[in-house]
Amino acid sequence: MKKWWHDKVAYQIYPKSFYDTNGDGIGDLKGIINKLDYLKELGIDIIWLSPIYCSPMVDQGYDISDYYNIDPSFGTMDDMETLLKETKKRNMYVIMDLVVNHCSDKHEWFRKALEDPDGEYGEYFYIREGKGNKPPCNWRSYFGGSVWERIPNTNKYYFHAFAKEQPDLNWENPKVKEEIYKMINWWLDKGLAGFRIDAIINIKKDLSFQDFEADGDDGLCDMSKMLEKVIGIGDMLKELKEETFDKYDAFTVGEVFNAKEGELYKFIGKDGYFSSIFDFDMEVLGQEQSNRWYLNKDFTTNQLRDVIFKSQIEALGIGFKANIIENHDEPRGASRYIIDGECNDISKKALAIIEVMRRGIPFIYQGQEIGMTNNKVDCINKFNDISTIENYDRAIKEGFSKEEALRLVNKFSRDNARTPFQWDNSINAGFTKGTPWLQVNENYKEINAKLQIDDKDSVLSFYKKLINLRKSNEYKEVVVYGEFIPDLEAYDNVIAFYRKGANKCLMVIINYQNKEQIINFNKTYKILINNYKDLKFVNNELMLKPYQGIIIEIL
Ligand code: ISL
Ligand code: CA
Repeated sequence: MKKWWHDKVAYQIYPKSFYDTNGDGIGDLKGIINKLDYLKELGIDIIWLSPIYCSPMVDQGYDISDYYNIDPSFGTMDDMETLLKETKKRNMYVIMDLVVNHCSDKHEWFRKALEDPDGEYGEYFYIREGKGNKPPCNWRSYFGGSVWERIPNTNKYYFHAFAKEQPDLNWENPKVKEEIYKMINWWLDKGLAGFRIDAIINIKKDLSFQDFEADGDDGLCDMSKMLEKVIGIGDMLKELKEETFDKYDAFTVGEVFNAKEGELYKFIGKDGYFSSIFDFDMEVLGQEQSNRWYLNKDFTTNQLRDVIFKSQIEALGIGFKANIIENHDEPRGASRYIIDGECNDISKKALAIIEVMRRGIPFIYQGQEIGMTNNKVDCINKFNDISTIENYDRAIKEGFSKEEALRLVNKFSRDNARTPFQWDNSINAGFTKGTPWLQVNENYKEINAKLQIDDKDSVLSFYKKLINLRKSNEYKEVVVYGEFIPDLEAYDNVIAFYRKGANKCLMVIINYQNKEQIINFNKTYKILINNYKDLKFVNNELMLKPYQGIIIEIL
């Protein structure tokens, strides 16, 4: 059955870094409203806002102290209502980040829990007695250290999967669930189109809290061990959707890393828990353990191709994944998926083809459309992100030199994607008239939106072309619903596949390397999109230039 969101294109805004209108160095809701026409022009339908709720910002808003209010640094509820009105006018939709695995330690529920751990609000969290002088178990939080934090003057500990300022909410407590459902419906009643759902796979814990074998010098173990084993998340997610999203035909995208093999249909199938889940297979390529970047391994283009194909095929006949090449937790796609020294407008356009032409819902992350790249930071103190600093310290504890640790965090830091949006070549890239909260990438004079808007050969214009193709009357059906069929796998470093629809068949061929590649080819075709001016085709041979990417219609 067709759904309203199937043919949409989504865009993630990281509000703090998008556009600042009052000179405090922090992007705001008015800034987003100001740039809606830019997004509309790009072809965006759905905007996902990273958290803008009240927050002490220990984890940039992913620590919420009040779910019903807007953090003053972003604006007011009036601004939010204006944003909803202005998007509606433009036939656009807004989804917000739903962060309900945990809240902030400044949330009133948690403050009350600390006052009386054995009382009603203690039950809103996971509070357990320590084992002698030690925490209840040896699981490692995603941001390092134990998942348990001792409550002062007691032998009790509370559980936090992320930072200690982000206590996990107790989803086994019906009152907590009721509060969460009420809050979700309150926002949906306001006119939100849905949610991106944060870290949702973590809500189900194995309550036996047993130790696992340590996998690091810290004596702790990755939480994925528990998540792989624990059962029962399905019931929680089903109830969540029935009590909320279903009633509104909302669009929901789950941040799900650990869906078990063969269980995708439970998440995004016809009666799935969510409309969609992110495809993180490219992102976790080479990753040994969650949030321990210094252990990450390099990967080849063939490996990259293989994970893309595998993930695409997995979703066929089941549902639609949300396709990304970067987000606010990842390095810039152009820096991660293009070899250093080969990153240019051509190769960025090749990557853009992968973003938009996979089957699923494209989620473009702010700045991706102009080819923003990783930032270079020369000193650990210049990073802001909690996880970056944590990774650096841990890498050093585990024996890396300071230089090596800095090199590695530069490569993977979440701050790479969080530097301010580069609007133009004026001071601070036109992001703010004040002092930006995070250093602007120094390449803003070469990479900015203003330079690209009127340049028909820019990365930005190329994204527009791709989105136009997806939305055109002629090719919409095949780009949105067409099957995904891999091809040319015998060629190294070539990423090629068909999108086969009811009446049309498109083919994507990308020579994803820095040298020419000849491909035997005996089909009649029409070129729809090409990141070079021409395409050499002689005697049944396609001669693809370095990083040449084409979309052709097979006739
Ligand atoms: O990779 C992971 C699990 O395999 C973890 O990294 C985790 O699921 C992921 O980092 C969750 O990210 C989200 O929740 C965090 C927040 O810091 C991130 O920005 C957000 O995207 C805590 O709310
Ligand atoms: Ca501001």
